[in-house]
Amino acid sequence: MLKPNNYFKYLTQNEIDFFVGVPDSSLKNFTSYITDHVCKQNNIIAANEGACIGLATGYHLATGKIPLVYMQNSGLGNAVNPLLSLTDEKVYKIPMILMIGWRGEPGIKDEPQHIKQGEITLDLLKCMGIPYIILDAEQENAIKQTRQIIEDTKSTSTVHAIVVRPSVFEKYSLKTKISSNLEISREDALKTVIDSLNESDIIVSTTGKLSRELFEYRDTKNQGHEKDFLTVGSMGHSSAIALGIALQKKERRVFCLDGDGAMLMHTGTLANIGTLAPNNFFHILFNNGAHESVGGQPTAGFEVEFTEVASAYQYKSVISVDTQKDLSEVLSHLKDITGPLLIEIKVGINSREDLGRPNISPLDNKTNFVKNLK
Ligand SMILES: Cc1ncc(C[n+]2csc(CCOP(=O)(O)OP(=O)(O)O)c2C)c(N)n1
Repeated sequence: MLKPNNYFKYLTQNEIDFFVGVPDSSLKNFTSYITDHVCKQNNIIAANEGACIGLATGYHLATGKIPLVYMQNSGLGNAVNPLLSLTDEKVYKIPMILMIGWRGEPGIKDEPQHIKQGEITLDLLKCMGIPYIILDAEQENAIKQTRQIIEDTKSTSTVHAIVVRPSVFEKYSLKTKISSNLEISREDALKTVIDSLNESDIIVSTTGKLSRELFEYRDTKNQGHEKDFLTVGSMGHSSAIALGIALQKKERRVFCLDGDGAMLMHTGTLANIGTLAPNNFFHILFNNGAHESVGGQPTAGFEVEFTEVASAYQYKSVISVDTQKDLSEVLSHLKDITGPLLIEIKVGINSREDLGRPNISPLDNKTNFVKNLK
């Protein structure tokens, strides 16, 4: 396995010292090392992978140097447009190195949302004309491969990729902790929200651990899962899904349970929610200031004011709470409030190690959810 510090050292010795990305569990040992050892200006955790390509392009234009962009293969979809219409050699021909975490590699068991993307990751790169290597876990080979990729990227001035399997980097634990002394855990906040809802309410929950916690809580309470649409992939789009439902099912309250990383990823949807203004739309943001599900690397979640953003996007009501008491108080008034409403709950980072995963397939989830909607 590769030692994150050695690989990092090799890159920086070769003038790769600007990083931008969206965190990924396959890459977390390496990118956590970067987060701990590179200043925020030179390791930008971007809103989405398309923005990463933009940021890396700007860096290259300004310095002439080669940036490294890290992402999960899920995020390749977000990056396709700028990779084809900005950095491609038929357009501006911008060199950069993509480091792509490979979830869902064929033959290796993974979650349903990773299967298709995992199958086509290499073909997608080929189709886009992006040469790649699959990083070897043995240090000498990995350095040899990386040397070649850096040389080729520089000599051809085009995009190249390093595809990384989940087990390539040795364990490295992130030391940059999000400082907060928030009293509520997301799981407790989630339980409080669920317990306050009516029988007919609908939930669309975001990608990552929040949906897993929701799934487990329903099991614990011996409830079914038919009221919950678990957005297991498609990070950042649960608010759009919820909006699509809320506009058609005006008689049902729709709750989007969102994460700060996810909300930042596609914040533009808030403008549609605010201006279309369905009064049955309730947006609950669990803000832990981090991409907790993939290693806890920071988001800008605690540095921005989500409530002001939602107000500016024309939400009818916004409120931020950070105690159990205030959360319960707000939820007790929910029946008197019309949407669109944003409740931001500032929560700590303390999910359980033994958190399970949904044991029903996305297709079954959809079928039961649709039945319940009717
Ligand atoms: C497009 C895309 N990029 C990256 C990922 C990997 N990923 C899964 S969950 C997650 C973090 C989500 O962060 P947040 O919404 O703040 O929720 P938290 O993990 O903190 O609960 C990331 C980056 C993904 N699934 N899809």
